[in-house]
This record gives sequence, C-alpha cells and structure tokens, in this order.
Amino acid sequence: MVSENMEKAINEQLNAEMYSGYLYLSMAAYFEDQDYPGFAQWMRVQAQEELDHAMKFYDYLNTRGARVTLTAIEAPQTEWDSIEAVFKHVLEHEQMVTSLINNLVDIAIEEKDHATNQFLQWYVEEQVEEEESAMEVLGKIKRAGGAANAEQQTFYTC
Ligand code: OFO
Repeated sequence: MVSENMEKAINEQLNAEMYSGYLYLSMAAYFEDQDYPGFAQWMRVQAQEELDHAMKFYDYLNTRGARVTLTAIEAPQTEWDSIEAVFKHVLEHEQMVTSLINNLVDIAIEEKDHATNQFLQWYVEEQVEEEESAMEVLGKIKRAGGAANAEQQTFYTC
C-alpha cells in the first residue's frame, strides 16, 4: 500500500502526464495546420507516450490498492510564434516534468516507500531521454536555418 500523501501526489502526476499528452497533441495540431507533417507526427508519437506514462501511474495505483482519482486537464496552448518556439516549449516542459518526478522521489524517500521509489526510477531515466531528444531536435532546428530544412533534416534524413 501507499500513503494517502503518496496516493495524492501520484494522482497529481497522472494528471500532469495527461496534460503533457494534451499539450503535445496541441502541438501536433499546430504543425498539421502549418503543413509540417513530419513535426506533427513526432508530436503525435510524444502525445501517445505521455498517455502511456499516465497509464503506468494508473496501473501502479491500482496494483498498490490505492484509488485513482481523475481531475480536470488544463487546456493547452494552441499557438506558437515559430517551430523553434514549440521545441523550446517542449524542452522547458520536460525540464519541469523532471522536477515533478524528482519531487515524487523525494516523497518516496522521506516516507521510506522503497517500492514506489523503485517504480519511479523508470521515470527518472525516461526524463533523461526526453530532455535529450528535445535538445537534439532543437539543436537541429537551430543549425538547419529555415523551417522546411529543419523538418527535412530532422525527420527525413535517416
Ligand atoms: Fe514527457 O515524460 Fe511524461 O511527462
């Protein structure tokens, strides 16, 4: 079992993961509208991954006999000034999520909840990868010079 405090914190994180999915789907829709199918597909895949992250928390709470409580998902931003601005937003968002995951780990350590701490380590590693991939795309965009080139070099060169 997990403490009430931990149950509440994980439910909040479940909501944050759903929001991440919603935000990336909004970014996908922005790119569809701007006619950048490669970027739109990248965002769509990220959105699905975030839903998977949320469901891992959902399953974990159920496994531990805790209660999943769903709450309202905040409306995401829908417009950005440029492609670079979108990916800067992705990086900043992932850095913020990393700090949320770190806070959860802090609670698990404080409560000597070793099982939850171990479960959370998957997210700790995942955040390293998520920040890295956002930085990688951002770097390519900066070097590409122009949105069409950026999309070409980022998604169609392998
Ligand atoms: Fe983007 O990793 Fe979950 O939120």
